[in-house]
Amino acid sequence: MTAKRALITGITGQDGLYLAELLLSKGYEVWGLVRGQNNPKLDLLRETLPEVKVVTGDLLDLSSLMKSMTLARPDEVYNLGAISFVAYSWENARLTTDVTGGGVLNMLEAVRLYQDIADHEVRFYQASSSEMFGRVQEVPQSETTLLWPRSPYGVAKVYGHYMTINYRESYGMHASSGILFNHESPRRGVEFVTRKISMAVARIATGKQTSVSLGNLDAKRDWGFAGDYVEAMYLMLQQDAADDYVISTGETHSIREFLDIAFETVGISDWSGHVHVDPRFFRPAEVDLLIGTSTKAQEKLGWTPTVSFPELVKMMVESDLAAEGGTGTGRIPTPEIRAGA
Ligand code: NDP
Ligand code: GDR
Repeated sequence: MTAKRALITGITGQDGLYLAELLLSKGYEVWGLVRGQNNPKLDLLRETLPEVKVVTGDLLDLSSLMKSMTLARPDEVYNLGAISFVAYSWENARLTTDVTGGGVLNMLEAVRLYQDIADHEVRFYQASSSEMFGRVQEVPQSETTLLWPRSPYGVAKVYGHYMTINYRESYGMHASSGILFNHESPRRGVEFVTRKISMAVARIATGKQTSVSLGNLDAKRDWGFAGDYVEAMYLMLQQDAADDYVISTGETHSIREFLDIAFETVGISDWSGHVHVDPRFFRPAEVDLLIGTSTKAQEKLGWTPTVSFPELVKMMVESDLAAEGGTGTGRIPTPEIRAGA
């Protein structure tokens, strides 16, 4: 039997790397769409996963997506590419709309046109987000909860989400949407709060800095481990019928709780002197209370999260501690995870 082929957009991001690793371990030929003429993250991808075949392109450029489809000839497309930093989306709302929203339409069109020309079914995964729930209408949030996004990023994701459903319903495409709640790892971008904290804690523990400035410490999130969540993406595309699934842990924790465990990991029990609240990091609007129920994914996909909240925080701090030359205790991240951090 010939190997299955997958094309991943956003392969240089946190999820792209984990997903590529997973698909390679299952014998897939993996192609990754990479943008820009000298993308610095390409070196990390080549170093970590040299087997991945790279094609240059941009979600804003439909012709580059058509070219990518023709070269990769994929059985499965995972559309993870996006401007994904919510805070940035207020600063550049138009660009976020075009990439995070319009990019989904471009990718769906490329898949649809390629399917017609090649006469070959392509399964499509869209990276939707719990940020679409925004002003929360019910707790916990499920696949049927009313969407009320509270950021330009959230609005763009709602557009991509409904466009994916529309392509499924209009053209019979195998197009699924994963409504994923926050998921983190040692590979998380440094602009996101969890990695900002884990890096700062590691640097404080090794004497390289004394404090970190954060925004709203009372914000809460349903945080899981990225390695678990890419498994759910893969499972969605293995189903006979395409559908939408919430992927979450069902627990919510505040930034303060994250700080408690992160500082505890390096033996600091009172972190108040190390954390400053800076209004610069507050957002024009916040989502209310994010807790997801992934009952449908558990029942239909057989998916469950395997990493608890305390394990996740410790994993991230210990990885950053190792990178800063300190020593960690407890769970040690795998060499692969460290390489990607
Ligand atoms: P990252 O921010 O780590 O990665 C985003 C990826 O998108 C990068 O590879 C980036 O490439 C790429 N990208 C940005 N702009 C373009 C463009 N114009 N054309 C092509 N590619 C582009 O995100 P994550 O890995 O954390 O998330 C993956 C997806 O899942 C995103 O769509 C995100 O919105 C969504 N999501 C994430 C969640 C999370 O908690 N992590 C939760 C729910 C949804 P480059 O290297 O060039 O910058
Ligand atoms: P989020 O993640 O917006 O949920 O989007 P982020 O880590 O940026 O923020 C989480 C919460 O932490 C609060 N916060 C801070 N956030 C940042 N980045 N920096 C700070 O200093 C800080 N202080 C407090 C924020 O106000 C917020 O409430 C992530 C992204 O991966 C999206 O792409 C994805 O769709 C959603 O998760 C689900």
